[in-house]
Amino acid sequence: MNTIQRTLIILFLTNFWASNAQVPEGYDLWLGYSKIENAATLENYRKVCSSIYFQQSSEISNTAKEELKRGLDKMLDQKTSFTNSHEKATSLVVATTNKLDNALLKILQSEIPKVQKNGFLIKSVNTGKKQQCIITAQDDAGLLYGVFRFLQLIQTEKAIDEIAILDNPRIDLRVLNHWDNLDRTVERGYAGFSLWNWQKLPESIDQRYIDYARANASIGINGTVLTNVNANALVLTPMYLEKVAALANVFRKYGIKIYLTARFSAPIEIGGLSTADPLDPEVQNWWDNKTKEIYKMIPDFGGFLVKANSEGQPGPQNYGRSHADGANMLAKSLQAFNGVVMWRAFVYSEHDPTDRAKQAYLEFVPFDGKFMDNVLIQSKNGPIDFQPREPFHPMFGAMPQTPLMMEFQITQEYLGFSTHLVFLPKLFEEVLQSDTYAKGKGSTVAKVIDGTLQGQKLTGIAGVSNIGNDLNWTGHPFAQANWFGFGRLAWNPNIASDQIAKEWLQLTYSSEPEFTKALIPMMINSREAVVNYMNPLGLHHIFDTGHHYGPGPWVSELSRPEWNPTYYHKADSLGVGFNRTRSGSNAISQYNKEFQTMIENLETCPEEYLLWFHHLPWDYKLQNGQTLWNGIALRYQKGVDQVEEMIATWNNMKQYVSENKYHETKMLLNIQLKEAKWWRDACLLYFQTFSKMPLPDGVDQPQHSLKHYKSLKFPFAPGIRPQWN
Ligand code: BDP
Repeated sequence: MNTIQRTLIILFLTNFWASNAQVPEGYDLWLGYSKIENAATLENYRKVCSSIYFQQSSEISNTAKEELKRGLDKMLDQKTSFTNSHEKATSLVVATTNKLDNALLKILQSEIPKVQKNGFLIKSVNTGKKQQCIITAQDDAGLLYGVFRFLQLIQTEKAIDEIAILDNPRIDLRVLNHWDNLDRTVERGYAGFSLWNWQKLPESIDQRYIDYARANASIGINGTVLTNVNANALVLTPMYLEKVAALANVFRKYGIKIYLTARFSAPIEIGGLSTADPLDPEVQNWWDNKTKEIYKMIPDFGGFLVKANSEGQPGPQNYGRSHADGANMLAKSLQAFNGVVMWRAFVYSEHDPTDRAKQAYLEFVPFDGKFMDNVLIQSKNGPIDFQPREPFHPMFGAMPQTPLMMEFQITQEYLGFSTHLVFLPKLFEEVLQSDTYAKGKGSTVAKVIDGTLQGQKLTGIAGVSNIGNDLNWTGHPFAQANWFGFGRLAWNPNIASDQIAKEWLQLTYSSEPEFTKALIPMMINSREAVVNYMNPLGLHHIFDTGHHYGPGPWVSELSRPEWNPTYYHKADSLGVGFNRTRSGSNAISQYNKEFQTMIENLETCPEEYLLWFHHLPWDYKLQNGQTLWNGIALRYQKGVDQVEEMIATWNNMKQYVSENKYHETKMLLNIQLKEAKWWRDACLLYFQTFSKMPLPDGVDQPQHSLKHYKSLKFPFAPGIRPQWN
């Protein structure tokens, strides 16, 4: 079957079930709304929802009402009806605070002032006449989020008789970044093709757009960047803007704004100008007009995401200008419309011999305070590139006058594609809770990005989407948890990852305590497992080149030095690791003193960052007395063992999930095990050529020779653009 035939079949299937009531398993994500089985609980919920007053005032509140009805109909197995009078003694009232009657306002007077933008209050109150449950918010989006939370409480069978939940999002812009190309391929996408069917838009609205928006709204996501950061200027032409506007019309009802990636050279490519110099008035004028044109078609357009002067993308430096010049030019165009610029800090240059881990900081920190108010600087979580483990990016502790936006990668480019079960909220939590010491102890990354540390007004977080047109959206059924978890952390970056795992498992699979008790630890440990079998002890970027599928620590001949894994591990006969201390690249100097001191001192440097910051001899003694070589080998083995444990856990879960779901995950876990062994064997054989030491007891002998592993080629690995090959 060729690619075109395959595409046609996928597209056919996608449309086929959209017109059928019965959706494929996994399609409904965490919104399955299965019927409440416990009779007493069901009875109680039916009572609370027996008479609902829903005050509607906008498209978004219409959506909230529809969602409430849809969820309750299914879970309570009855037709939900609404009363149209507020006065009547209703059991459930859903209304924005300005529409609540005086009696309720009085009862809720201490809570209502605490409800903020997009936040909500769900509270059971006694009005004197009867017990009522109230869902209220300052704005309609808050109402929608409150409704979704209410439905989640019911789905997870929480007691709601005395409920009192006041929840405000901590971050304003909670955004997915799609790396989707106009030809529907997805850069680093492992779940099929792009959802956006550009050829059929604007006339044809796929049910998937609506279901995508529902899923996002249900976890509080309020923005989406439709296109790849390696941008194509064509999306800014009228033909495409019309299609974008059609999507915006769908998403608006769910409180979701659209953003586009702006190719910096667009004024030349589609505007006919001879330059894209940000200080040239003609260029500014071109962007001003383009922005006006966009807002005319999409009045609530969110703004631009820009990758500039990075990996070959054009940018202000092409004209001798700075990132601030480039970002501010676009910010000026967007200002009048309340649009924002999300300017990426993922930059490094092949012409700069400085340690790549230092380059973004050096390019951006001098411009702290020089960006306009509607610019956010979007930085990846670590200083290199979405590795299984990285220390936090030092910029988070060094730009007090700039809104810093976090960029996490939900798609598993470096974490096993969509065949490995890796629960990313554990990784995200580690980063968010890292201490930057920017204002002394407790200055966590979470506080930097939610604005509480430095008093930022504009706050944002982005997740590179793992969504495609696979029937279950994300390829691996458990990868849905990463989308869900990103949304939950975008709402509140301090939610514990095990809490997120529990919520997701209960909503998606089952609330059986035996099931969640076994699977929460499995999900939580899956993150450390992947670190162990891919990049233990601070090793990083030793992936095979281009597609990043599988190990390639031997790759050393690429033209750009910092694209070679050997640049990162620096293995030689003396030892392994990147010396980023004062005697090396001194990247540690970019961190605040406390972190620096902890890292520099080998006795206090956490072992998970050891080889990220230090080059150490193969016989260096780890804290447990093992040599470094043995420690590396045993960790690779441990990663494999952890996958075996995941399989053993899953084997016991058969009774809790459907036959199909059980088998799907089981097959994927077997691929994960095979690939974990591949990583272990290939990396250990390679590093052994330097250490010249035998594998310690407890480490399995490699299945093949190093030559074999080096010979493996994957020209059709998914998620890759030809130019990366
Ligand atoms: C790298 C990816 C590449 C992206 C780039 C980015 O391999 O496909 O374009 O990041 O974030 O990790 O711009």
